Formats: sequence, C-alpha cells, structure tokens
Amino acid sequence: KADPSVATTEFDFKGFLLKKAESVNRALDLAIPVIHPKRIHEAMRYSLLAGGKRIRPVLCIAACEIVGGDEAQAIPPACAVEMIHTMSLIHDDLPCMDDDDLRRGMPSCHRAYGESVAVLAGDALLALAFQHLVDLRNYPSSIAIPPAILVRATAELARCIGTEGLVAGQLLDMESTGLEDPVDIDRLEFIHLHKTAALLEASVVIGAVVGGGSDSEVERLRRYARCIGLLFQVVDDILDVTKSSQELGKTAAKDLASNKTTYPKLLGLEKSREFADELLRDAKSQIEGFDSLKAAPLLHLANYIAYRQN
Ligand code: GRG
Repeated sequence: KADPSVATTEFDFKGFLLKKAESVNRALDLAIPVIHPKRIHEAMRYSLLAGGKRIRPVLCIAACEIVGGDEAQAIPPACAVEMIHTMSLIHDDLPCMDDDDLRRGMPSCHRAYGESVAVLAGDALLALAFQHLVDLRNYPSSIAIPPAILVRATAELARCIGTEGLVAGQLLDMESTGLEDPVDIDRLEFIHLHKTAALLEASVVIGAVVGGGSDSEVERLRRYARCIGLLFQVVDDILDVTKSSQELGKTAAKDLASNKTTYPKLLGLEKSREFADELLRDAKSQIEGFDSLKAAPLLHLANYIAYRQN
C-alpha cells in the first residue's frame, strides 16, 4: 500500500538516498584497491560493489546527522557496517549455509570465485570493517574521533556480529529450517532481532555515537533501529505472500518450499500488517523529540522500509 505521508512532505528522500549512497560507494571503492594478492581483493570488491540498497550505511549517516554530527564523520563507520553486511551475505550464500547461486542479481561470491576464496573474502571484509572503523589515516585529517568514542563504537559493532547478534540469528534460523512444525513467534522474533535487526541497530547506534549523541539520544535511536529491523523482516514476509508467484525470486520461492516460518503463516496477513503498522509507529515515536528537519531522513527511512515493494 502507498505511504500517504510521503507525497505531501517536502523532504526529497530519493535525492537524499541517492546522494548518501553515492558517498558511501565512493568510499567503499577507495577502501579496497586491487593490490597483491589480487584475487582476494577482486572477490571482496565483486561482492561489496555489486549494488545493494545501502540501507545500513545510510542509516549510520542519518543517525550521525540527527544528533548534530556530519556526513564525513560517519563515512568510516558507514563503510564498516556495509562491509559486515556484505561478508554476512557472502557466508550466508555458501553451500554449507543457504547455498544460493545468485546475490544482488549476479552470481554469488563462491559461484564467481570458488568456495575457499569466498570464505576468505568474507573473513577479510570482517577484518577490514574494524580497521576502517578505527584507523582513520586514509580519511581527511578533519575527521578526528576521540579514542573513547571509537572504543565504544568498536564494542557495539563486535557485539552485533557474534553470539549476541548475526551468528546467533543465523544458527537458530538454520536449526529452524526444514522442521515439520512451524517455529513459535518468540523464536521467529529472536531470529529476526539477531539476524537482521542487530546490524541495523549497530549501524544507527555507531552513527549516533560518532556524531556525539548523548546517552539518551543513543538509546532512543537504538529503540528506533530495533523496531525498523523487525519491521524489515515482517514486511519481507508480507511481500513473499502478496507478490504473485511469477514475481517471486528464487530465494523467496525456495523459502516457501522449505517450510520457512513467516509472520503471515503464524499470525495471518491482516495481523501481520497490523504488527508492521505498530512497529512503524513505535519507530517514529522514538524520533519525535528530535528537531523535525534533522529527523526527516530517519522518518523517511522507516517509511521506506515499511512501504517498499521488494
Ligand atoms: C558476521 C561473522 C559473521 C557471520 C555471519 C551468515 C551469517 C553469519 C549471518 C547471515 C546474516 C544474514 C544473511 C541476514 C539477512 C539480512 C538481510 C535482511 C539481508 C538483505 O538485506 P538488504 O535487503 O540487501 O538490505 P542489499 O543487497 O540491498 O544490501
């Protein structure tokens, strides 16, 4: 369904998204020169620069700006979260995980470069993400982030990747696949909060932390991010049901065939939509106290996640 508030507002969200994604893409391109050993750097670039909506880095920049920081400060952490996201996709596609041949409309990394290079490309992106977050020598000297802030951001990023985040979500998701009975709602929520929401949360929190946000601002933004993280998955599940079977991509078709539990399967379509509306409302309520001009990007990002069609 169309978002009624978007047409009437003056904020040029599409322009904002394009401009921020361009800044991120430029920085990501510079982050990985094709040096020796070339094959690994090529594989890293292949996956990282293959497109993608850049939702996490844009959230990171928007969170930095809402608390009064500027884009330049947020570029290193924005690159870091996109590197983590990309490495998780590379590993997720591997034959031992989801075994997907396609990613972002192209052959997945292991299909293009072989399994061992794909594992290493993921590992190298994970390491490079942390290097980017803390080693600012390749960025303009005007970006000076106090070491204590960098330590806080590093801890936040590390936490969202391991057994309190992506790894836990992935494990439970794998263990839940192919079961005869659907998993219950608590387990489904656990999977999504860890597998998807955790990195969205870290993206927003790290952006706000490097932008100099106060503790209460950071915590409000954390709650905003958790809501849109869960919303992202609820909407994904709804789209799987509402898209015609012709439109269904291979992954979605595979998910349906594999008996994957979704919100519409557990709650029905109507209740799933109500849940999505509730999450969107909750997310927006967290950013109500911020200056409305500065809050526009995060408000529109929440709408974008809620009303997207793919
Ligand atoms: C991070 C050490 C480490 C291990 C990873 C494989 C794994 C453990 C986790 C899987 C995480 C995963 C694949 C989550 C799905 C997240 C998700 C919603 C992906 C789709 O995001 P979009 O739509 O994709 O933003 P684009 O391509 O637009 O960036």
